Amino acid sequence: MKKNKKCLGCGVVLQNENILNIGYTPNLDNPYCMRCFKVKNYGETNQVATDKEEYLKILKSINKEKFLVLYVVDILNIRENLDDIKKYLTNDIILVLNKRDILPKSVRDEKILKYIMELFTFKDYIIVSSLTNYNMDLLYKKILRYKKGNSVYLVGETNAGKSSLINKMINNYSNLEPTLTISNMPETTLNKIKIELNNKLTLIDTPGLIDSYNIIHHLNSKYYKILNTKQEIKPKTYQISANQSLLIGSFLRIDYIEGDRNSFTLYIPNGIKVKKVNSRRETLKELFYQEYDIRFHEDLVIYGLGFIKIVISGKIGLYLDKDVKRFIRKNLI
Ligand SMILES: Nc1nc2c(ncn2[C@@H]2O[C@H](COP(=O)(O)OP(=O)(O)OP(=O)(O)O)[C@@H](O)[C@H]2O)c(=O)[nH]1
Ligand SMILES: [Mg+2]
Repeated sequence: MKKNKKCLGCGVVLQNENILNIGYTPNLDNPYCMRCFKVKNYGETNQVATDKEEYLKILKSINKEKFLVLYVVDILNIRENLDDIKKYLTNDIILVLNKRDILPKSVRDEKILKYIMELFTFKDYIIVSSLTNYNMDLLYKKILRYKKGNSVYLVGETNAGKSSLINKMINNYSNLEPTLTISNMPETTLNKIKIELNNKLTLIDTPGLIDSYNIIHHLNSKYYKILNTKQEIKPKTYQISANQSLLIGSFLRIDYIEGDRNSFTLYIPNGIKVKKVNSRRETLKELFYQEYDIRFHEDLVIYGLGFIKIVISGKIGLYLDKDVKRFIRKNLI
């Protein structure tokens, strides 16, 4: 048996011995494991569980090597504390806010960048879309400007779009075929994968961090596609009075308990249904409940889903799985 040949799609070591274990392929001459083959050819999602220890080990090795890092973040799901990554990495880091295409065109990049730069400190910042190729040339230039040696690592949460970005750069700046596996299920990439783009640059893909507080880990797999939307979000605005509620999908309820007539604008994937009802309705009240005071011009962020822009102050009650992260921030948009 050929030892340690790796799958070109996810980086797992290929094996032809146990169909139930990761890395299985019936024939070791195949370039991809069976899971990647199925994702690529049939769009099947076959999730495997990876552990956080593995991820931390990878970060440690990146920290030792000192190469430039691209921290890839889904622009709809910006964490409360992006600086946390610096607990693990002392490398120079460019913050790459990916998936620009899903935010409305009317939103100005400068506004988001200014907001982010006031809160977090990185070597540089950029907003891109690997889907539409937006700002990829500028990203490439920044990488060449800041790189230390030829290698550059891409890190970030699962589904942020690291492998998609690398595939796009392969298309744009090399003669290679884009081979990395991309999917809307969490935990697609399973190992470091080196892609030598050209004689100036080698990009290294990594498995994504699993943040168990992201809502995607608490919903049925039918939501994978909906949450990893490819459509520009059409913000939904509701004029809300006290004692009115919003039912969002079958997993979130927001009661407007106290305050003057208010405006809630939802920036969440278009595929999620929203309904305004009277708070007397009992629907979804079995979920974990918590109240929050909202001040003037704040967002309620439901991590992994998106955010709700609220205009004036008021008290809200939230029904949502208690393990889904939620936080309040000043309006992003
Ligand atoms: N709308 C939009 N979707 C994107 C973009 N980039 C990636 N995606 C989607 O996001 C999902 C995850 O993409 P991947 O490239 O597999 O993400 P990853 O960060 O490599 O994920 P892991 O390997 O699990 O860590 C897929 O459904 C992609 O199609 C983008 O620029 N815009
Ligand atoms: Mg990946």
